[in-house]
Amino acid sequence: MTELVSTPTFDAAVVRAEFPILNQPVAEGRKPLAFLDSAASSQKPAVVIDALNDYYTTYNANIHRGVYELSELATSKYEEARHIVADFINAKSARECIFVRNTTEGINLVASSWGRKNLTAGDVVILSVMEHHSNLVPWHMLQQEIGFTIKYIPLTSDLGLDLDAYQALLNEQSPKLVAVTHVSNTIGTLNDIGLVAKLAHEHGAVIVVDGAQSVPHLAVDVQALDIDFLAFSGHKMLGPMGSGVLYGKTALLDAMPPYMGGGSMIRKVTLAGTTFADIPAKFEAGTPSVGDEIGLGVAVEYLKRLGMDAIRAHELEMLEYATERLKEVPGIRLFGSEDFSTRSGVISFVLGDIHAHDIAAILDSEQVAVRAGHHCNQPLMQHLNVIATTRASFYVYTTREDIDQLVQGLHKANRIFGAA
Ligand code: C6P
Repeated sequence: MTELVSTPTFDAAVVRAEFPILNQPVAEGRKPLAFLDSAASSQKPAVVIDALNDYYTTYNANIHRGVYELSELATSKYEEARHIVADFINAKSARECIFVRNTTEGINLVASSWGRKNLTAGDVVILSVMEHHSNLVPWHMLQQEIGFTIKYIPLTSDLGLDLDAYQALLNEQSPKLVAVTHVSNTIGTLNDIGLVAKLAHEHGAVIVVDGAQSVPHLAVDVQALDIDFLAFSGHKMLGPMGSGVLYGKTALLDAMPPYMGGGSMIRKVTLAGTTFADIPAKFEAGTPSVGDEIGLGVAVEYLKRLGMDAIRAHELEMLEYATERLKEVPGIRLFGSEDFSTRSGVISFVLGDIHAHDIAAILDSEQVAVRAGHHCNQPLMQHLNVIATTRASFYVYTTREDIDQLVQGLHKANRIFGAA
């Protein structure tokens, strides 16, 4: 097991105090909320809620259109948020960051635009068995349309990507595209995405990275990792619902056709046809979620203040503690590697033959919020040979007390189902 170094400056209890939803009065007879479902969507700190409130109460206006003060202020704050996000992932230029609603939209944009332009029936695309449906279904839909072949990187017994099999696929198939998740939302595997990208490039393939579960939790540097496309969701990283980013290298984005047509993405429209704006506007048709993207910028500044390395260390500490405590629960089976250097703050488990939804309902009765089901990972469930798992996921506000409450709830589930 990897030795973990916790950061003395990181105090989750202090961080937690900055999240209004986690500080509501606790009704008599109830416990404080143990929110262990941040992989689905994170809670929001007061600074982000205040930024949304400030936008709607003081400078709400459409952007890139008005010549009046409110619109100019909204435009400059929106573009400032783009710079903040670009700096956060170390993009070469803010133009490489397209604002989208979420990871799903980012990946669909790449599939629809880059995919339709570049893939033909004889081509091969490589995905992996641990992909979220958001990084499977857009490619399946395009495959139905174009007829290319999809190959899947299998998993090792430790639930990592089988890199030998990946290397063999690259050698044998000469794929045009590799699309892989950085971190699994269900088993928490942290993939060596720098290596995956390097190998893809050595074989002339473009790499798309699903960053939904990595960008919120660890420092991601698109230049150091040499990623071609990276999609992530603002709502999983303390930002508002409806905010998100697709990063793409300038040369790739410049060569791609627009994804949607409409206002804001044009250079000139005549009755004879349309020419398109440069990036990023080319991919931002219509009125964007102005306040939400501004809120995302504020969330990123907040994460930077906490420090991404400190956040990662804290989550690994929670993972280590949770792993130890969960092992005390009779009948539990945990999924995921015990080499925590290859893990993120996500832990999935099954408990005897109790259905995951029953476990989640019992945990809810103890004010513990977890996710239960297939987690939009049906192929991974098939690989694990389970119908569903229960999943606890950690973030900046997770404390040991949350995990203790989870463990107590699981003992209760065992008692109710007569398992222990
Ligand atoms: N996973 C979970 O509970 P959206 O919905 O577009 O913001 O994110 C989609 C997505 C893509 N990739 C990964 C790895 C993800 O984890 C998610 C969202 C949530 O695990 C909801 S299913």
